[in-house]
Amino acid sequence: MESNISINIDRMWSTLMDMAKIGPGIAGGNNRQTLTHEDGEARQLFQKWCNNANLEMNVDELGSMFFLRKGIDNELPPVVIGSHLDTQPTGGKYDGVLGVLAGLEIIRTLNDLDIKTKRPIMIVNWTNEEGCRFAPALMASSGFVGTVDVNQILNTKDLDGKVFKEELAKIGWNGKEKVGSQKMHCYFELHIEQGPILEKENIDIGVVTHGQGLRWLEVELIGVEQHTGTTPMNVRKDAGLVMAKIITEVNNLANNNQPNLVASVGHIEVYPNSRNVIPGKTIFTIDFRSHIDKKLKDIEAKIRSIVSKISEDHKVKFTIKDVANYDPITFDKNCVNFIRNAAKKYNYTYKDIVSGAGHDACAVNTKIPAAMIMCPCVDGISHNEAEEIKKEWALTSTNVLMHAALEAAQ
Ligand code: HGY
Ligand code: MN
Ligand code: MN
Repeated sequence: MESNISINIDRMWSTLMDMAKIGPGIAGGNNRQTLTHEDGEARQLFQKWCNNANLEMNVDELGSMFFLRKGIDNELPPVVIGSHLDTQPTGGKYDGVLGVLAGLEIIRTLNDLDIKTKRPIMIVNWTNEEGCRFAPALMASSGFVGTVDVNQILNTKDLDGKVFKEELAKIGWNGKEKVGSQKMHCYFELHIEQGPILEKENIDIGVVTHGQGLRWLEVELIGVEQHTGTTPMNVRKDAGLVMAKIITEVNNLANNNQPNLVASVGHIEVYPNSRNVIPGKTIFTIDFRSHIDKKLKDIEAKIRSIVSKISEDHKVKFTIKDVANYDPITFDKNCVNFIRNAAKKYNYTYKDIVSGAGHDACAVNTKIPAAMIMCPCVDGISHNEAEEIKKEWALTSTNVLMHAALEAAQ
């Protein structure tokens, strides 16, 4: 590629803003959780745009959407660009969406310039990256590479007891293609950093070399429901108190084992959740992450002993379920170099970075050579409706994504 071609950022930006209208949140962001009616609407809009760009669609049994742009030699597996359109309940306009619509803008640009590539190019919308409605995160991309069982996924229930496969059929995206059958030569994903580093250091491009490992341990505590007014303190089996103590101890553990470790509890259920009943049951998920495998394993053992010690001290029964278990990953060196070369070609500033968040690329990389590009986001805010990026950042990162994909496709 002799000239530095550029995407059409105004077209891309208005496409991003059109998608942001679907599943609006209450504070300017999005609540477009997976397999909801709003997710279905977003999928239809994306399909329309891809049809207009002359792409061929395939949908697999988990609803992941694959759009193919033919190359000169269509026997060759495609270069793939993907991410996700589903959001957190208090999600932003760019988490996942930027990567999917950057892929669409690249296709539109190649069509405008009538650029032919040796390999076909494919863009992907993975079902349920977030894992907030149906756990685990990176769900369909993990099903695709076989690290999470497809049948287990199809039968997963959300907090209201709704079943994945029924919700998928309800929005009409239960595809026929066998999960994992899609051929891929390599995979690139553009994603906002969701952290403060790139913006603070005024760097255009994050060249992602590694991804943190993440664990979700779901803890269920069984105490005894009793009257909050009449039950003496020394006989209470208070599942709410034990949960609170565990959350505090997990936080202390993370703070005492810095650097390279984070932990929080974001999902909490209290039963019967009545003001004057001592909680008889609590369910909560401990999310902890590190890019150092040994550290993850050590911390998991320590968390398990915190749960058992505090539960036993208060005569409360406990169970621990492994809900998500992703090891730290190292992205493919060749793909990472395509990204570095592209950033150099455009004279953008860039730096190597480790991804703090999990991404579909982390799942895909276990089977197919993959790499990621990150762009800054304002104040590093994400999983918050205030998530924001500058238009310039979408331009630079999508140009790098385009050049990396083109280099891999020639
Ligand atoms: O949890 C994650 O890291 C991703 O945002 N789903
Ligand atoms: Mn994401
Ligand atoms: Mn996310």
